[in-house]
Amino acid sequence: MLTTTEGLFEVRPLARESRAEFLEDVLCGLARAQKELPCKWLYDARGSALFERICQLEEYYPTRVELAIMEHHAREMAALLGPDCALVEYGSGSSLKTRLLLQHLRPAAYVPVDISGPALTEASDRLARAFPQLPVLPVCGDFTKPLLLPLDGVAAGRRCVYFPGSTIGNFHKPEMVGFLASVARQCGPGGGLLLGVDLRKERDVLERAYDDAQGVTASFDLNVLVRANRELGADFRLDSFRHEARWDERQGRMEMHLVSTREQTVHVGGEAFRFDEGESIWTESSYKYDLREFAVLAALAGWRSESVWTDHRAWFSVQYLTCA
Ligand code: SAH
Ligand code: AVI
Repeated sequence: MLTTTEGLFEVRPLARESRAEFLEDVLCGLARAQKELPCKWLYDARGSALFERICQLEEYYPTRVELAIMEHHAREMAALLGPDCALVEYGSGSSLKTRLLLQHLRPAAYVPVDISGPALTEASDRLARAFPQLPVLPVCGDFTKPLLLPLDGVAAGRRCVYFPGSTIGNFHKPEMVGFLASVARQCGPGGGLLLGVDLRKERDVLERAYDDAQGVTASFDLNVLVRANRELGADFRLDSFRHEARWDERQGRMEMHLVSTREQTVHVGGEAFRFDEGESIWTESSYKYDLREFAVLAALAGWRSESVWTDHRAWFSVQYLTCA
């Protein structure tokens, strides 16, 4: 952990490796029959700021509903996690929901993990100021890869993972089971997992949530092209792509696509990629679960469902699981 004059933390940026990986993902993703980009590249400083604006939108129910569940049940959740745990949060973003937990929980350390360096630094600074007794140990990294967590010298009880926001829904199902299994190995027997999981609901509620009237989600989606132009010297014309949100009933997932509005060729890293009019780049999937299906998948990964809290419409769930 480094101390700077401007803030409490300086999170080492992923910089060079990250640019090479971004380039590789863009080159491979655009070469596919269905062009696609991993959704993690949506989050740079601007992407994180746009995501925070999405969270304030009337149409985007997940944040509002999850926060309400946390407000009602944070005390009970904290009791289940137990004092002195080492609390690791994946995709911590603004750490806003974490504050509700920390009002009732005194962990031995809090490790927020996020790929978006600026958002992570700002949130860690704010949290450390609000909870001065709490060791805050931020890690800027990709949670889909093996990460070294700074917990070696920390005298903690068991390890618990907090993964709110239904970011778990951004994994395809086999990858989700693989990810949960790796979290189980990291926590070990007796470890705890507090997870936000979005649930299936009517199509029009979902489509509005992922295609808001103000176009904030569209800007968030298009940000990956802004980023490719700036960081990789690509020549995407932003006015030649439009955001589209699609619900796939059979798969139970919302998809974000950037649709080419005309026939065009885009250049990146010395390669040319042709787009037909109407052809899309698939930029994100957001799976919506039914509670039984989710419990079965979590069990495959070694997690036993202990408690599930939902709102009165059963739109969203927060779940506490233990490592079997
Ligand atoms: N937990 C917050 C933010 C959710 S948005 C909430 O509930 O509101 C998803 C967060 O995960 C973003 O902050 C994004 O930067 C981060 N993220 C997305 N993919 C990631 C990855 N592969 N590794 C680490 N962080 C990632
Ligand atoms: C972070 N993740 C769970 C959000 C979601 O709902 O899938 C990201 C997002 N995409 C569009 N709006 C918000």
